Amino acid sequence: MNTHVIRQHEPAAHWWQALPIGNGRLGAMVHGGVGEERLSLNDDTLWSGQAIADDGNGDHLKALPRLRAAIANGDHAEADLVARTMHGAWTQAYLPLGDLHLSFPGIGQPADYVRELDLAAAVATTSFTADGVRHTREVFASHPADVIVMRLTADRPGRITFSARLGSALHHECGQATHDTAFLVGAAPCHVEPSYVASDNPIRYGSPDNVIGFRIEVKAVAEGGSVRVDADGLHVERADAVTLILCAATSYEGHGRPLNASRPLRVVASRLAAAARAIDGLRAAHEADHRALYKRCELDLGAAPDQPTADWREAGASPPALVALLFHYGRYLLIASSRAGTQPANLQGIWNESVRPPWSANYTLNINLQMNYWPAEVTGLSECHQPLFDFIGELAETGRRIATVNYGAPGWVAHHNSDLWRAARPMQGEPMWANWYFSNAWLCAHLWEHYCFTGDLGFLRTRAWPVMRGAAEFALAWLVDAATGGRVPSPSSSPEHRFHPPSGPLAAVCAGSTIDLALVGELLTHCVDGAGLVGGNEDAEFATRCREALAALAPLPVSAKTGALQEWPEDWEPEERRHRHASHLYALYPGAAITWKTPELWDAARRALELRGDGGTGWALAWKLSFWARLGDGGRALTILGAFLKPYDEPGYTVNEAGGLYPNLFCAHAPFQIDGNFGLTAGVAELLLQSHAGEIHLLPALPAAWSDGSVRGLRARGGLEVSLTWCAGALVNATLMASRAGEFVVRYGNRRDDVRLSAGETWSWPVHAKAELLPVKLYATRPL
Ligand code: FUC
Repeated sequence: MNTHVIRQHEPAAHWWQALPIGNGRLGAMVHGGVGEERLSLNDDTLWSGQAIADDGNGDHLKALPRLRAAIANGDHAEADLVARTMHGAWTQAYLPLGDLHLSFPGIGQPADYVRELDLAAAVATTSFTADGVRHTREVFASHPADVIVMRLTADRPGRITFSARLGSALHHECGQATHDTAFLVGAAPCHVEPSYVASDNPIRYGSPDNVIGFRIEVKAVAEGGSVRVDADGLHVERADAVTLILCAATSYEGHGRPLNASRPLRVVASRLAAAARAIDGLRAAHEADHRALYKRCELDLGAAPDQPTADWREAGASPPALVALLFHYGRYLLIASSRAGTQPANLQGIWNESVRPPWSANYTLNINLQMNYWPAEVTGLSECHQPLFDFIGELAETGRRIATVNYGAPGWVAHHNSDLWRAARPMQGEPMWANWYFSNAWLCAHLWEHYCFTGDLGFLRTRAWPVMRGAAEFALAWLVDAATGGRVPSPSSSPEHRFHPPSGPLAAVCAGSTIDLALVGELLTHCVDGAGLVGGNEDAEFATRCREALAALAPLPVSAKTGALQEWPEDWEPEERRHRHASHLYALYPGAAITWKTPELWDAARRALELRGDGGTGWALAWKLSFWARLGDGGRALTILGAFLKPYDEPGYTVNEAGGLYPNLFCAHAPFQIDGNFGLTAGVAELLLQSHAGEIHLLPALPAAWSDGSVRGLRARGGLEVSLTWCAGALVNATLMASRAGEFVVRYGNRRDDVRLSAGETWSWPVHAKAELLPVKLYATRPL
């Protein structure tokens, strides 16, 4: 099995069988049809709704003292009632752009059909033989040219005849742009209700002036034969080969800027013209651009020899090969859905065919958006992390207004959902998801991690620090004295989960949920460290405030009854013991406050994870994979992986507990949610390399079943590039290359090596092994 190729032997009958391509902004799902081909198209800026400033809601400020008082009095029923009065409008939805339909009249029955996605080249290819002619159709989404290209060839001249038509599920019109180019223009709805809200009128259109407009153009460049355009689209007859170039754009120009109705035509026309001029070099430029990122990291788990006819379902006998394929796929998907200057990857990356997608395909901030970026730094895709940083900076702007108006608090706040418009308000619905106030802290961890991996002080000073400080100012203002001792954030909740209070109904809102304590503690710690790096007297004073608050913070609570880390400050019975969110384990992963250096919490975290069980789907499983990796238990991680890898055989757009993988290897939550794909890549990396506890830990949780293998190009905090080879479960070679100077403690098993490297220097084990036991040092977070 080739672990860089997804291969199928029949066309996609459904969207979730099609193969995804993307350039960060434009995406397509390639169905691989023979007589009828379909490319489902997306543009990452096409959302419902309007760019109306969210001025916040002053009534929430009036309710806040009542909410805090109810919590302090232990009146959870009252607290939830008050919390329900502190909600705002839903987020808007990420929308499908349209479809490119190709019809090949009279084409015969195909033989030797194969369609595949080459992850290394980022090209989807369909090929088959019909009427004695071998047809090949290659599709790619070029980042440098910002277009989607389809190249149709045949092994006999004059045998390519088809019509191409654009369509869209949104309001639209089609027409002829030039002698060889067709267009479609459309407008987004002004409002789309979330899929889980019952509504007679869920998709609403308004004045086209206030909503996002879009344009798609497709141009045919034929070699031999003829091309004409009419109201039905493009018509190509008897060509030897054809290149279709497709571009799309919307009127969205960026956060806080007015929509620009003239933008789609201008952008599309200029990019199509430029691509047509460079037509011969499009493929090479695309591949070079993609490979520069993709080739940085590669995993080999001792896969079976290449079997060109096998698709991934036949990999049952060789799960390690499937794990390697999925590891590579997660990296591929991040490159395809998140490039500098684009929107961050949403719940479906950039791929969505539904006008009312599950959970609005929005940015869900209580695990999902963050998980999308877990593989970014550790697998060498730091640049692909950039859209998240832009998003956080913009969210902090809207969030500052909400903090001031809704809560009278300094800094900025965000809740559990957001969208293109950077909504920071609490949504409608249940307090268990809406009344959660610390996505700001979780998002800020990504800024700090980027600094730890890259050592980019300029980034820390100018982009990260103001946003981190704003989130910390909000956190400091949110702390109250807890009944159980110490200072805790209030109001607080544990995302999407409720508890049984000693009396009364199930409740969600409390003071000092464990995740909030962990997030606030982590953010304040990073601010103390960050202030020392960015300098400034005022920052030093702020760091003192953070330090004092940290010293007063309540400890993470451990149950006297079970020995497990509690989810809430008191040992309340959870609503669901096996709930999919394991938020109370944040400090184990992606946080790092719980490690083997904190043995009591370490044991308590393990106990809590045992109580949660090994079940779940999609992102919940991927999270458990990383938890077990952090606990050093590769065997348990493999059990989790087993559940993740099963085919999802009864796909449908309903939530169930089936989980698994769609035929195109998209992760089934279900339905499709891309976070699981990204979380898997991150979790596999975490089994092989960890760098969070002041050490570079090689093979910290290698599953016994992966006895032989190698990984090249993982990244560690402190700026190391790490490659490892192991045989019979034991490390045989490690190479660490320093991108910047630093002192490192390298650990493998129970041996440690103290390593001092200058920028660009490489250290190899066992060649330079010094079998000494040395005290633990911090990884280098600043240049020597
Ligand atoms: C949270 C999760 C759901 C789903 C949704 C997008 O609400 O609890 O399982 O992932 O986000």
